[in-house]
Amino acid sequence: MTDAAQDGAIRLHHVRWSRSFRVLWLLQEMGITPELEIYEIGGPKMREADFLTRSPAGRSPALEIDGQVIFESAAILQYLCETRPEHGFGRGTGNPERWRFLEVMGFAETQASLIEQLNLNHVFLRPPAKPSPVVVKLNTARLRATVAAFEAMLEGDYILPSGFSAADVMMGFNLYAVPYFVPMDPWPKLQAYWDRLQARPAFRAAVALEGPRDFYAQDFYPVPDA
Ligand SMILES: N[C@@H](CCC(=O)N[C@@H](CS)C(=O)NCC(=O)O)C(=O)O
Repeated sequence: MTDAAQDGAIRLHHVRWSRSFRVLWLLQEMGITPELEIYEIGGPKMREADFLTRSPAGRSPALEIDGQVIFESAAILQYLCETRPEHGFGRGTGNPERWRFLEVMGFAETQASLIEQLNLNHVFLRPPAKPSPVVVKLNTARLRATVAAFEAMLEGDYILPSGFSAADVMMGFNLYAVPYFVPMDPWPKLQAYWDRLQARPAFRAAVALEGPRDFYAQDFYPVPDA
């Protein structure tokens, strides 16, 4: 594989329907289609030295761009906003919405780490390993609390009053996974928001690149019996 610094390509090291989707989506919002280097969670390619030089903890996403490689989805999104300000997807220093922008960029990973734990318990464990009912119950309750907080943040069409931003990409993507663990009925504003995000042309273009949403094998994952 060639290196970003040498060939100038924008190349996304990508696991389908993972947090890397955020990067693919924001790039599509900017009219950029990256080369995709696809990985499978648990697959040997994620442990190869070649990948670990780009993402030292062996995680996706990592983005080769502008002659360097960046990992962590929030850092990548902020980098893209700062280096391509003409799109207006960031809220820089001095912007009155900056505090909320930064808050949501961080909060999205608080929520995503709970989703990750539930994915691990419900989707990735293979017999004889079994989900822990106590851990699943606790993390489901904690996820529900973040969803309630998210709904309370929503006042208009998007998270920030001035309109769509990378904060919507960061946080909005989580809404792909949340309904598999927490019923969405109590949160009509969030459901409408998720519909609005999915209707965006760039979201649809990213979905077309991504392929079928087949990560989850069932519609809902209840807390297992103790
Ligand atoms: N905070 C990181 C999390 C990255 C992460 O954990 N990605 C997952 C996919 S969503 C991964 O690569 N997992 C590989 C593994 O657990 O081996 C980010 O937002 O980029």
